[in-house]
Amino acid sequence: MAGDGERKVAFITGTTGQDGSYLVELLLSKGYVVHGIKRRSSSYNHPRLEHIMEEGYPNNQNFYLHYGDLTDLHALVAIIRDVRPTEVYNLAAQSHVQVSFQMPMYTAEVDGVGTLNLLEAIRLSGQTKTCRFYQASTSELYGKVQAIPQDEDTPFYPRSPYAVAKMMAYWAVVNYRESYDMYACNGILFNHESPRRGETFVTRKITLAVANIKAGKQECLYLGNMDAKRDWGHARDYVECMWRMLQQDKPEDFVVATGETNTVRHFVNEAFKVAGMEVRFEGEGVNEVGIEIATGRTLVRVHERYFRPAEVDLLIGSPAKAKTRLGWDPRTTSLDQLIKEMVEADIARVENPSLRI
Ligand code: NDP
Ligand code: GDR
Repeated sequence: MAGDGERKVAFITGTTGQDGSYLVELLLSKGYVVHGIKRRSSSYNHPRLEHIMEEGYPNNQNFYLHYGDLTDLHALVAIIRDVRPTEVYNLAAQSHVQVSFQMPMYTAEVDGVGTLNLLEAIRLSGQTKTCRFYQASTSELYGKVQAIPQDEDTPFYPRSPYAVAKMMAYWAVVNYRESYDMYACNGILFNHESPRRGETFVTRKITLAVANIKAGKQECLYLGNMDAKRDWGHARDYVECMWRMLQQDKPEDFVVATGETNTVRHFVNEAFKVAGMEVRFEGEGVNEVGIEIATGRTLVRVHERYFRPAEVDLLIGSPAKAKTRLGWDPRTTSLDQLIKEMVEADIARVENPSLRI
């Protein structure tokens, strides 16, 4: 481990998720000792970290995985006391908005109270002055949007149990900053995607379906609201911004977005194009279908199962503050490049299921 004078020790929750895996890569490359948590599971649950743990991955002797859970305060206290992190990144969450309508209590327990557990673990172990804290806040806080584009001053209007729980976490972070003079920041992140995105989020669901349809392993892609508009960036760019937020003189909250918005339908269209298939859309609402122009096959259908009780129709963030204050570039990867990268990765995985990406 690094010596006490120049200690750069990070503790990441949500290590096994999309962002966790990119952040571990970034921090190891910057010379950090990195501690993460994984949850106990009856089956193998950290495929996104496997390449990092392989022999020969640069600096992976500085990477440690502990068992832990945001709902287990005692385990968090034990890890924080032992590890004495200089930076904590709270990425763990029940992160699926639609699932949160079916599991509101659990979502509140993990995403709301769980964040408080982690802040308390830092406080109870006497580390509020030595440890910087990053919270994975979300554009879902804007919900029924009150301004376009959304920035750090736009009022919140959460529209799901997920967003309500994340709202608690957001204010807990502000409260610990103000009450204990702690260096604690909210990154209000808009949607960010990658080939490591979970398969039930809309972008990855689309790119995986495109790859399966191309390989003849799936006939049709079923979706919900294709009119929803999202501001999609690349996860690799977004973890860079998380790190930058913790390197400032003063803790502040930042919107992390690209400033562009597109419909789900646009994403579908572009993803099929990458795989050499052109689709045209016909009909409206649950009767809308996407038809392959060359063959007349129906490749996309709408199913009410994928609609939410309350929807966030439009998100577009202003990255102005993050650009000027953090010198951050939201678009090292364009949306077209992101879609291409995701579709190509899924085509490769469909051909070779043991491939690690
Ligand atoms: P993922 O769903 O890919 O990863 C979530 C992580 O949280 C996984 O490692 C998961 O573990 C872990 N986790 C879930 N429940 C618990 C728990 N009770 N205790 C400990 N760990 C738990 O999310 P992303 O990487 O996409 O997102 C990271 C964070 O950023 C999340 O908090 C999300 O809400 C937030 N966010 C994400 C955005 C995005 O577009 N990706 C945008 C804005 C905010 P396991 O692998 O065991 O399930
Ligand atoms: P979101 O992401 O809810 O924005 O939350 P998701 O990809 O799930 O949905 C985006 C939009 O697509 C519409 N949609 C569908 N969504 C899914 N999952 N499946 C479908 O079949 C489908 N059809 C249409 C949705 O209605 C929605 O409007 C993500 C998560 O990463 C959160 O953790 C994070 O906080 C926010 O982004 C910012």
